[in-house]
Order: sequence, then C-alpha cells, then structure tokens
Amino acid sequence: MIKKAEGFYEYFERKDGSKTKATHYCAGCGHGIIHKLIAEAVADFGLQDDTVFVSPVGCGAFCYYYFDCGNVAAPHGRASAVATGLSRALPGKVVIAYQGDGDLGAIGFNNAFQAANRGEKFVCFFVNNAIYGMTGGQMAPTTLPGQKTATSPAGRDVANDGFPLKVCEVLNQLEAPRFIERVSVADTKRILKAKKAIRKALEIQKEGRGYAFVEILSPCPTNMKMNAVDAAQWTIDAMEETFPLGNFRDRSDEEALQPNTIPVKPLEELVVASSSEDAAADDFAGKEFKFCGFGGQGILSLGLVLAHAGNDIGKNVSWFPSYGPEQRGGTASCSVVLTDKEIGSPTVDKPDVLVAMNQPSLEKFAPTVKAGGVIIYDAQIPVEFDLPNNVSVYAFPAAEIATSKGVPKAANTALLGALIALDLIGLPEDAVLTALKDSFAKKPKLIPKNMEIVETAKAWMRDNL
Ligand SMILES: Cc1ncc(C[n+]2csc(CCOP(=O)(O)OP(=O)(O)O)c2C)c(N)n1
Repeated sequence: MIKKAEGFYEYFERKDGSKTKATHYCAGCGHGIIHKLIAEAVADFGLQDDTVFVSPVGCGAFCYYYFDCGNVAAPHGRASAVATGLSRALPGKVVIAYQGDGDLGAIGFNNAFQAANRGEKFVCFFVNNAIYGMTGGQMAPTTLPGQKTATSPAGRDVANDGFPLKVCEVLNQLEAPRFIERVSVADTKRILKAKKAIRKALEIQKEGRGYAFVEILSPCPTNMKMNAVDAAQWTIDAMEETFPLGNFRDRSDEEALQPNTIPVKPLEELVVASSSEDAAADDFAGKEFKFCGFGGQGILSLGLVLAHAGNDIGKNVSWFPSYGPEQRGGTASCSVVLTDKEIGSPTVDKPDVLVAMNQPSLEKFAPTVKAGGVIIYDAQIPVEFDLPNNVSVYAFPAAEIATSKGVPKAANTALLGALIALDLIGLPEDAVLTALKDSFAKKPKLIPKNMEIVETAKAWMRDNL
C-alpha cells in the first residue's frame, strides 16, 4: 500500500519544533520499511493507545519522531532492559524494543539475552545491517567475515574479531522465548514475509503470550558504500549466507510465564526529582541536593551522611553517585533526595542546594540550581563566570577551615557545618551529627576533630553572614 501508515504521526516534529513529512533515514535504508510494517500492524490491531515503543541508540534513535504511540528512549544497548521494566509496570500493554546490531549485539547483548531468557513480555525487533550505521560504519558483531568497515579496513578477520554473532541461533537455545524468526526487507517478496513475522510477534504481545524476537536483515547503502539497489542485493546474496532466513521457533500457543508485575503509583504521589522549578514553592515535601567536586574530596561521603541522617529518622532518601574517570582527581558528584513522600527518581537535575568543591563542577551545576535555591562553594575556587542571580550564593572557606584544624581532607565536614548553620538540610542537627559520627565508625579517632570542624564552620557562618 503506497501511503503512510496510520500508526505514524501526521507530521514528524523535530526537536527544534519544525514539522516535516520526511524521515531522517538515508535513501535505501531498511529502517524506514521496518518502521512502516510495525506502524501499520500496531494501527491495524488497534493497539496505538496500548503500545510503548522503546527507541534504541543507533540510526533508530529517533523512532519517537514517527510512531504515534507511547515512546521511551533508552540508553545505548538498554532497550531490552527498559522494555522489561515497562512491561512489568504495565501488564496488559504491548511493549516494543527496537534495536540495531551494535546496540543489541555488542554493548547491550547481556541484558537483551537475559530478558529473552526470562521470557519477558515484549517484542524485540532486531535490525541487522551488519554495521554500526549511525556512527559511520564501524564493524558490528554481525559484520560478515571479510567485510570491510571503518574499523576493519582489510575486512573482518575472524581470527582477530571472532565470527558474526547469530543472535537468533543463540536465543534459540533458551527455553523461554515464544517466537523467534529471521526475515529481511531487501526485496518485495521478503518484505511481505517480514510483515507476517512482525504481525505475529505483535499478536503474541496482544495476547500477552511472552517474549518474541524478530531479526530483520536490512540494507544500509551509506555504510555498505553501495547504491540502494546493490545494497539490497548484497543483503540478500552475502548476508543470507551467514544469516539464513526462517522461523526458528513458534510456541505462540503456549501459555505465557507470569513474571511479577511492579505496582505503579500515580505520579502525583511521587517526588519526581526536580519537578518543581521554584525552591521557594517547596516545603519539606522534598529537598534535593547536588554535591560535586574532585574524586577524593569526600563529596560522595558528604551526600551519604545526609542520606543516612534522613534514613535514621524515617525519611525517604536516595543517594545517587556519579563518578567521572574512576580515579582520584576525576570529577564526581552525587544527588541526594530527602523527603516524606516516595521518591520517583533519584536523579537531581535541578537541585535546591548545590555544594561545589571544585571549579569545573561549580561551572557545570551552578546554572542548574532552582530559582530561590542555594549554592555553597569552597572559597578557594576561582569564579570566572557569572553565577546565577536568582539564587543565594555563599563562598565558604571550607578547605581553609579544615586545613587550620590540621585535616585538609575534612573540607567536606566543614561544608556540612555550613549547611547546618544555614539550616539547609531540613533535618534535626543531632540526626545529622549522629550520621556523621557513624560514618567514622571504623576510624573513631577522627570523630572529635570532625566535630570540632563542624563547630568552627558553624561559628564562621554566624560571624560572617
Ligand atoms: C554508551 C555509548 N557508547 C557508544 C555510543 C556510540 N554509538 C552510537 S550508535 C552506536 C552503534 C549503532 O549501531 P547499530 O546498533 O548497529 O545501529 P544502526 O545505527 O546501524 O542502525 C554507537 C556505538 C553511544 N551513543 N553510547
């Protein structure tokens, strides 16, 4: 049928707000055909309002431009993990993971494989074009022996690079999958077969019968460095030799395994971190902190003390570290949420309070602080940019205080004292100090000195505010 599938949006709106009727794919690329087959089937089955589509990273990264259904974008290689979460949280809905051969076969292989092994209730459409398309044609797990790519200019050498990964054959060793088929979109005859397999896999989802996997051989003229006709022919002649088409398994009439589902709370019952733009509008329903600095400055421990203090007195807390290069001297940060509500997400994009111990992280996170929020940074940091003017900013001599007490490494403790003095934590002081002492349980000798630093920091704030 030469018309746009019902399951697509009327216009494809891009991030800059512009609307177009064209896709972003190259001429002759298989992704567009596969999209059409999926969109048609979802619409024909009346599933648009009951479907969540998980976009991968790869050329399919913008699937959400096109499919008029629920859309979620996954990090590279994690579409099957995200689909697992969605299908468990939304029993009865149809979940689609769409993944390329780099995405699924390389970085994401384990989670895709484990999801198949658990028989999760979603369909995985695996687009095998034998190459990393989006990034410029590097060798993929499915690159053919002898195939020249940007990273195998002399051709894939199986002695160095291993053999092409036959994902259908591997998954076919597992007990749980209900449906496994390899198809192609390289010519009309093949497209019609692909259409059937795609519809079958979606029907299995509609019936809630379990995991389905459809591998689709797909031409990539740009990186195969061929015209569209030759790329399609190569997909037939060369790829099918290694990846024979056919159905590997159809157990669609068997009852599905019944994994536990995850109860989903309405959004308004959750603190979705950083949902509010305005710190002043928030009471202690939720307070969000970002601590950042170099690895080794104790930024993660400082966040932990707050999280433990909150936990000890029955708050809901989350502590979410983010490491830079895993070595002393690399940047590190952690997000802490303290709240009476349930925490919807541990990430903090717009903190109420930012504590910064080095220049790069102050520069990075200062613009993210909520209007009416607070920034405390070590006074030794040279500030060579404009700090936001809708927040309160304190340059606090944390390193200097810690050094004056003979423990330069305890600048983080001085910052804790500053937070207490400014009453920014929102927890009773004794709970915070108990958590601080507990953090030194293995080095109790350090406790008195750290308490002294807290007191000195508080006194400095009193004297200098
Ligand atoms: C964590 C991470 N590592 C690497 C990349 C770079 N990257 C983006 S897409 C891609 C591979 C895409 O290839 P494939 O999954 O085969 O999809 P195609 O583009 O061919 O459709 C890679 C390595 C990334 N975005 N994120």
